[in-house]
Amino acid sequence: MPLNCGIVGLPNVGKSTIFSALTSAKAEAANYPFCTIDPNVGIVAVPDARLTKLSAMFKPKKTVPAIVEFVDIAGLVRGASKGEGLGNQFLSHIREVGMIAHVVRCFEDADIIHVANRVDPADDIEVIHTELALADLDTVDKRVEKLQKQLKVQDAQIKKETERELSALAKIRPALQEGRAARTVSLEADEAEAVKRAFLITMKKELLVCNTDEEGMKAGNAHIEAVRRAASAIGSEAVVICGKFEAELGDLGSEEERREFLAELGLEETGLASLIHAAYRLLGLRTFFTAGEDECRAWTIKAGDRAPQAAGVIHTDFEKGFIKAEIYSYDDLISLGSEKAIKEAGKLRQEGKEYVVQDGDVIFFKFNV
Ligand SMILES: Nc1nc2c(ncn2[C@@H]2O[C@H](COP(=O)(O)OP(=O)(O)OP(=O)(O)O)[C@@H](O)[C@H]2O)c(=O)[nH]1
Ligand SMILES: [Mg+2]
Repeated sequence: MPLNCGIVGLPNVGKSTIFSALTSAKAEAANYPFCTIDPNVGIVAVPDARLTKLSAMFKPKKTVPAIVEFVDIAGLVRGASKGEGLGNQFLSHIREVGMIAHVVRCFEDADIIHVANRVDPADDIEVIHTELALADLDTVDKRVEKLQKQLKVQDAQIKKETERELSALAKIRPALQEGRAARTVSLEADEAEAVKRAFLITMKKELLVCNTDEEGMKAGNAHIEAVRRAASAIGSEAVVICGKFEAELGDLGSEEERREFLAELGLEETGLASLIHAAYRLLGLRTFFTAGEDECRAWTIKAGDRAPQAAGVIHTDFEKGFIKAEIYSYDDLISLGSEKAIKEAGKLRQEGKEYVVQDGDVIFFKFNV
């Protein structure tokens, strides 16, 4: 399962513009609130200079980056959870995603309509947070009702699970009523596990994305600062992107031209790259590689995953039949120059089931089928 990320925010803040820039898919972007009705799903390669280097070294037939899926979701307005605007249509689209990228308008432009007629990031963020919390409150109430009915008919084991979930929901409900996210509520480990079944939106991690202009990219502005404060208040981070600029960048032909264009703004990576990298940080994701003459490939795991779980990302049979992993680090490969030199230097390690895979490991799995 790749990381997938839902793009939410008020109408007309530039979600589809950023989505198109990210995916180069043609999501409709128009100066028209609610132009996105069906969710658009786009697959984006995770930019990773290490994979490029591995590929240059192994000259494989195929190079396959890790991917992130982005889902462009229609704008939410105040009252969405009560059916305003496109109402609850957004719910089904957002429930499925692993993470939320919340786009906030941080550019001034009198030609682009703001739903509240003024650019005020703190207030905009609050509107979205309230709507998401209210949508979850609705889910919680429906879920509690259903679970209570089930309690009467279930066997002991399922009953225990149901009780755990109910106890989690009881703790979460008051927070949602105050407009706070479910993730801010402290739960026992077994409650946290049980409540996953409720698919609450505000349980997901949320990255704030400032959509600003070129001036804001260079020098920052008060809007961006406001978003940063809001991000730190929810224990997250804010990424600064210029949607319009990124879209133009995507239209540029060569890598060279793109780099020059970025350098003019004093940037090393595109907004796309910084967004994806921030998402990896927020979710505690790590990358390992498989490298050979057939294929060089980047894979995504969670921090703390052990070798068999990493093998399972490639194929479930690899996890079931896991024997051991032969591992060296990307950094060693670069400093020593070849796999042969790695072996000679004794840097190729044999690791077993307990090994915690590190970011940048290059792995060859041995398994039974
Ligand atoms: N000036 C300026 N305009 C922008 C920027 N980003 C987007 N826009 C414009 O804002 C308008 C709305 O952009 P969209 O990307 O369609 O907005 P959206 O958030 O997807 O809107 P909905 O799908 O209706 O919720 C378009 O006319 C864009 O060209 C920006 O960084 N600066
Ligand atoms: Mg849109």
